Amino acid sequence: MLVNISKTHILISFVFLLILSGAIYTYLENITIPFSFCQPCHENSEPVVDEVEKRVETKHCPHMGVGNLKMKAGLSYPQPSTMIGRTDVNSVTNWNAPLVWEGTFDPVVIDDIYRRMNPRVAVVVLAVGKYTRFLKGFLESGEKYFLVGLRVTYYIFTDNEQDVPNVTLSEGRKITILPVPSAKRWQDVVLSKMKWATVTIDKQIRNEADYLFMMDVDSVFHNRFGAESLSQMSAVLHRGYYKNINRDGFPYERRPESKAYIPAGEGDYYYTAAVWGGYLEDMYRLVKYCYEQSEEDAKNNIEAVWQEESHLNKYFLYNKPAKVLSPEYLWSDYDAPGSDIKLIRISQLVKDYAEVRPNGGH
Ligand code: UD2
Repeated sequence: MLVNISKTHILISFVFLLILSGAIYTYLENITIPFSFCQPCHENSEPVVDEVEKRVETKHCPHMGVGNLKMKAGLSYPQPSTMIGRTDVNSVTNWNAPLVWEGTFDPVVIDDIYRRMNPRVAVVVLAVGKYTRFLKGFLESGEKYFLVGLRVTYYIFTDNEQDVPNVTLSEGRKITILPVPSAKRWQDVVLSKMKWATVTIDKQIRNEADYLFMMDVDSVFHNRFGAESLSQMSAVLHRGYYKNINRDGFPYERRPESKAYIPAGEGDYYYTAAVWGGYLEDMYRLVKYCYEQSEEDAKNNIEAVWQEESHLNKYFLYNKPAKVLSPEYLWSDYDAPGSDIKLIRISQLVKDYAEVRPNGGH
């Protein structure tokens, strides 16, 4: 009798434990992850390349990777097709990364996936000298279109704190102002962006963000710039060169004396430095790389032809971005878009270079 009671107890306990673990599993599967825990994933990864032979080896972050693209059951959206899609443009690179255009993703699906992930996104912008005048348009339009529904902190580096406008931000979004010194040359401002970003990621941003975007302030958002732009490393095709069929026509740094040197006959695309983003730690390495490479150049009395943009292009040639964003992700009011640009998500403003820059000129 005693033996029988024990067996029954064991059986009941086993069934109970089975149900309990099932319930815990289901709960964990469905909760929204409030923070990403990506930093530890990168702790032991290699520092950025400074030699072209080396490659960046970043460990895959399990919280934001493909395995974590969870979508809620019952979401309503048109069935995706394997046969119908954009045919007027290429939507995949030759290293098999997505090349993102309007019509290559469904915002309903993307938003559900990323809002559940709930990442914290840092945006670094410089507004030095007269460039504070662009902050209002940038921030107000950003609140309408940039990663709506996600947590965003705009880190504004400025030498003129009192000129930072008071803009109403949505829930979960904020502005952090960081003082930087004024500069005499615009070239020094654009290069110092890399220095201030490196220092501030180390001191502060690392604890506050999962993704980081570097952006130029003299631009206005016009349409959705959503979570489809997020990846480990996303680079934007420069609107001026994306139709080039001869890579030797890209304005890469061609002087071997510069650290940004790319030899003739090499190159994939020409990327803009006005918008780029990715996982915080990957961005940290790249920002630091641009900073250190330009410092090396300075020691050798050379400045890359397009400053940080030249170093960025060298890096992306040998360390391919995980996503390439079409020029929809940075157009310019200087140019009329062709029929391949179905919508402009953000556009650089026309400006009087001579008037707005401390040392004038282009
Ligand atoms: C191009 C690139 C830019 C950068 C620059 C460097 C595009 C669309 N833009 O922009 O990313 O590579 O060339 O050669 O490809 N800034 C200030 N104060 C200044 C000067 C600059 O705050 O006095 C900041 C500001 O955030 C501005 C950014 O630096 O948006 C870039 O400077 P720019 O807009 O004068 O450079 P631009 O238009 O030639």
